[in-house]
Amino acid sequence: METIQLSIQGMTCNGCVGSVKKVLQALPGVSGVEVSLEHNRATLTYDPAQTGMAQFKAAVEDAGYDVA
Ligand SMILES: [Cu+2]
Repeated sequence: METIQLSIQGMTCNGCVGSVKKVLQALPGVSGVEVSLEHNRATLTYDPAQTGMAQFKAAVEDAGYDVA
């Protein structure tokens, strides 16, 4: 397992936090997600054999936010 921090742009409330968390947790290979509204950051624990930055970015963008 590896851990990565993503800078997320566009989150304005706890609803946004929940949306980002939900789409990232739904990705195969992601085992843990923490999202901080204060720091505009998502911390993911994942299996690099199954998923990675391209999937994280696509999921966040599909939810309406941006990865900085
Ligand atoms: Cu919101």
